[in-house]
Amino acid sequence: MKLHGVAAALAVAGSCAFAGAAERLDYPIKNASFASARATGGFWFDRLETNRVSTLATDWAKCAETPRIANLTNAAARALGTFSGTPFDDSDVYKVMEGTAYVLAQHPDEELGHKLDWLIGQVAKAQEPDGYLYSARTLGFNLSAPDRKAWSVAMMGPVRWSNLSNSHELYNLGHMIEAAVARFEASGKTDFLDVARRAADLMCRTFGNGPTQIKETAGHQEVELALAKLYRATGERKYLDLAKFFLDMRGRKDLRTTWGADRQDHEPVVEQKTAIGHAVRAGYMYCGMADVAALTGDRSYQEAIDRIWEDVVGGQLYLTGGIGARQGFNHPKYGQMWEAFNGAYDLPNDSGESYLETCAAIANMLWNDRMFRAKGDAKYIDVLERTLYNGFLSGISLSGDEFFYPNPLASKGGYKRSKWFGCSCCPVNDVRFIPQVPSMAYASKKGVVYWNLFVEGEATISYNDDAAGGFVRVRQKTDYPWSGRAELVVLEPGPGASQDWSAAVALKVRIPGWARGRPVPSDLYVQTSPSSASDVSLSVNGERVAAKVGDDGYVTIERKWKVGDKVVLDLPMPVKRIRSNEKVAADRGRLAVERGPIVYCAEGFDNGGKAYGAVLPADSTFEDTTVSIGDKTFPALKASNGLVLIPYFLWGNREPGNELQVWFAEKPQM
Ligand code: FUB
Ligand code: ZN
Repeated sequence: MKLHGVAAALAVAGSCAFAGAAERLDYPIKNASFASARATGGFWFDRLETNRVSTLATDWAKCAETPRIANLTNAAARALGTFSGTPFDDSDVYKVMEGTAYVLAQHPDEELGHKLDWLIGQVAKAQEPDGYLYSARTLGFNLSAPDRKAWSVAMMGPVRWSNLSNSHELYNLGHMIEAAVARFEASGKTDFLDVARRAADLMCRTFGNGPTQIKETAGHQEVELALAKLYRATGERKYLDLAKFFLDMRGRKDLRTTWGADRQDHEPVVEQKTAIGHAVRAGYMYCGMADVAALTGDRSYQEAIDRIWEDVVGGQLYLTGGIGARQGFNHPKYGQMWEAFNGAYDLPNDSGESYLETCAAIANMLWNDRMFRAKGDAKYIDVLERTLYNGFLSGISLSGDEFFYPNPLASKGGYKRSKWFGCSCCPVNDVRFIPQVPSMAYASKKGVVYWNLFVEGEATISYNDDAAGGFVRVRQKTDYPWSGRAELVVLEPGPGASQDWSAAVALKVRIPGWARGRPVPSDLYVQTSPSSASDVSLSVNGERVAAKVGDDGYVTIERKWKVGDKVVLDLPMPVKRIRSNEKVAADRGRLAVERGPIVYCAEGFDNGGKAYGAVLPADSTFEDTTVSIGDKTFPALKASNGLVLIPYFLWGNREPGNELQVWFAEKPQM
């Protein structure tokens, strides 16, 4: 196999792809590369720096201490009997490795680079000669030892690939493959990719329709989207075929004993109509389906996820963008569910009653990013952005070293972020997601550039087929999410272009749903006094452009662009009250408060210890104020009844465990 796409090309394209990639099917739209897109100031620069300096260091330290990394180094040394923890702990290390690869691409660091090189070497040695990689089994994890908790034991069966409904063998490999592809894309190095290929080759030999192959699927989806990435990185079609095989095995009662709706295994995936079961599994599966649809052109996959997406935004999406309402419950038709969706309009808010795992928020964003790349509609970015600034960011403390697993919208007190968890999937997911944010700010297809997120920084965007060249470098300045003004300047053409460069490119400027009276792309939440796109202003080089929003949610500016051209977007950001659909019992008779993309909340700290049950009459007015958290100052609101509101994602940073409220009763509750 011939690999191409090396470091020089990465600087602009950022994604290594196999020879001939241009002719293959894929998403029609691609994001800017993570290697070229940087946050250079403002909100996201701070968050990326906190991620790099604090979250990444915390995750590495915790993976060493717990001892997740030692499981892999012990497996490398074949030190039998030394496994400690839960078999899926390897996946946490892989997620940190993926995050490290992104961070290194944006911020070279020799010491961190050596650490990653060393750990890749250990993982390579931990891999068994035929490609198998699951440190618990290699170390002879004793399933019958009395100190093994039942749930931990269940994460693997007595022999390879058994008890697959719970085993995380395929899930771990999925995260390993994602890390390996990130390493390859970030550096052009194939060391980790070789490990991923050996593991994937073993999976290809083991699973499939052949007479001696296992006709099963993964208990925890993730490997499907990872195999799609591996296909893109290597050009090996068999990896894509295996991703599709795993998806097509789901719900096939005629071929296997299925595991039910908690595992999205109750029906063939193309027949599923609603989001059901474990929310992280579901979200990763929808990503895998989107990838397979894009890479094969199979419309039945896209049609299925279109239906499921409508179901989620129509009734299963929290105002914060969170998904997966309940921790554990008995579904009347499908039985026991965990960390799961519970059907339309069941959206409890209280801590203890609601769930909203941070990983589910991440899966929701990854899915919406793919839906956007498939269709080019801004409504998917609206959902992504809502999740990003609210239900996802709440999962990480401002200091970057404490984490929420569930992200409730109300608390009577006592709910706090933690330094780490026994099952620590969320902190390590944060660390790999945040460095990808600048690359999601822009996307492109031939002749079109999408300006999706308002992130201060720079990026190189391809507006042509990569093979044909055609790149442009842009700089963005903005105070978003605190103000709705953003400027985009054309800095220079990509490498090789002449000084008098100009190019006819359509720039699509996203006008967020919250600025057009449509906070979500459904009737689940409405603004009590809707904003209007007619208040949005847009100019190019000081000349006003008609901000006519197309059906796709963008204003399209078509012109011949030149170096120095400046586009200025101004989105008015008044405070808005939000009402939920009457069918949501938990929010009935209540209103929430938003400004721009930010959901506000009250917490006890600013309100004499009381926030749960706080009342905010419908005719409340709001004054601007600020709150200080550590050495930082943030915008806040003071309502006419004296209630102080802060951005939801900031709650719990000053007084952990105080009261919280997002949906406010309009009148005191009896
Ligand atoms: O099973 C691995 C991870 O642990 C899941 O994605 C999370 O929901 C948590 O259960
Ligand atoms: Zn998690």
